[in-house]
Amino acid sequence: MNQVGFEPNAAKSVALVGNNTSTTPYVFNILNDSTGAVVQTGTFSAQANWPASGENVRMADFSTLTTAGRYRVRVNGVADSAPFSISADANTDVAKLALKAFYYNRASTALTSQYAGAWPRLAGHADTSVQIHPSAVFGTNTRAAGTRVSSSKGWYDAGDYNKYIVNSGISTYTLLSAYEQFPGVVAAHTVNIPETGNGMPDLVNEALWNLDWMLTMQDLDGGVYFKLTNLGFDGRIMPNAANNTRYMVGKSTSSALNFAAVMAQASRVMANFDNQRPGLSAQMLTAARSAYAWAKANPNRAFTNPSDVSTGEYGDNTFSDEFAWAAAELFITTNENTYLNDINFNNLNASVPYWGNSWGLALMSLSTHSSKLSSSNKTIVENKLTTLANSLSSTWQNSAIRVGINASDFNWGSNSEVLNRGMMLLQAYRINNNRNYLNAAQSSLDYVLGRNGLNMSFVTGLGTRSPLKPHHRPSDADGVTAPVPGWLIGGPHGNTPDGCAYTSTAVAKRYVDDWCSYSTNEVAINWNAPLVYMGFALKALTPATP
Ligand SMILES: [Ca+2]
Ligand SMILES: [Ca+2]
Repeated sequence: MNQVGFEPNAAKSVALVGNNTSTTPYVFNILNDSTGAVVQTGTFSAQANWPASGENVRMADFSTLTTAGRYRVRVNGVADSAPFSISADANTDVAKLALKAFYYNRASTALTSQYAGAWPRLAGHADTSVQIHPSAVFGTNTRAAGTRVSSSKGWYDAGDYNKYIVNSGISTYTLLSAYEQFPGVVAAHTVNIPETGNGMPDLVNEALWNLDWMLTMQDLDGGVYFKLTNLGFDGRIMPNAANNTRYMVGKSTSSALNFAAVMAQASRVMANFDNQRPGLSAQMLTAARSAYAWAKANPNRAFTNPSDVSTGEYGDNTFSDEFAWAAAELFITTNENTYLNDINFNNLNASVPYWGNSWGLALMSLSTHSSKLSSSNKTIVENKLTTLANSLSSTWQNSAIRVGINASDFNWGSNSEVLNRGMMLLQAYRINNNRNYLNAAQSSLDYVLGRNGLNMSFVTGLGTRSPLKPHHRPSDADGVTAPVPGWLIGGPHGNTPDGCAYTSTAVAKRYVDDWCSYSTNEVAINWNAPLVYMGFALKALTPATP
């Protein structure tokens, strides 16, 4: 059961897990959580096998219950479900908590209790004197090894304290896309950060914390450093205690193109806020253009860790997707044919995005701004997104527990795969209002909030049962019992090289709530970003009437 709640007119369902072949209908009652009064009764479906958990599952739908309130589900013979709400705030409450998590991962600033509540901490990583690593010296008109540059702000990537262009780029893009697509809903919600009330939506304020950092990652020749990291990972310490030397490492085609795409998108967003940040929109577009030009001149430069660096590699040898994405964003922002002509519309690959695959991001932006396209290109984009959504909703419909991934899709960060699939389903829903796409997307949120093989919410601080010991250095080292809230953990999967004790071999249950489990219990900005997106998007897209 989704342990948080639903918009009044959302599709609502509950799963009953357990092996029992009885053909007697399984009855469910929905109770008012405080009075215990039964408000709705119904029956579960016949059971079906869910290969990912090896269990049988029955499903029940109670979408017709639309009255705001707090409820739980009762089935004779099993414990009541976690309580949940039907509320117009259900999804935006999730989005706000997940957005606030980015604030908690800000580098270069102290978090005060005024904003950080129970999780204040000292500032870490001023990053005002970062050394150019020899691996980042490439090309002419480039900084020399050992040069010091200032590169403050940005978000810590995950459970560690390093900063990576491609992963923070897709995270920033996903956040800004929520604003581009649903500006009214996003602007209506604040999250109590130092910038709140400055005339910009808090989502944009939070994105700017990373965009300001990203701008400092550009070399003099337009190329973009791949990452700003230590040579190795830190121990289990707070940010202010992590004082290892910081380096600009590497310069790749992927970091240049990711930077170009995100800066082009951010430039058009910030054009709305030139009063608050004068000149920033123009500066971002200039930076995007030069990064793109650098990538065209250096089209096949992959990044691999130099021998003395062991922080995250984010390896990617395929750049056709990043080229399409950057060209799309630059075209949308500038209307210039030079960028439009670089997009081969027929070759756009309709796929679910992650940091190494940005095809879906190109399609998403082109669809959002389809008024700028010829009718034939618009048709191509919309057909590709619809074809993808048909495949994704078919996977969802064929799943015994109505989750949008199969057993073979439980890879590292499986929770983010579920949510990114939901995000792509919503791109198609925005095109043709096929309710199946919306319901499948709702199920992706239901999954990470509790309707899953572990009967737990995968977001810290949300729901009745949620992760308590995420692989997140501040949560581990801060001396506060409750973990920093709003973080989506990676989720269960089969390949767990961390050596922790796992009790299940079923992929949907292979998870342990322990620091040890960096493979299932780490957090990451690129996993949280689609959670923010889904919360705001489902608020905006769920119909106001049944
Ligand atoms: Ca790629
Ligand atoms: Ca703690």
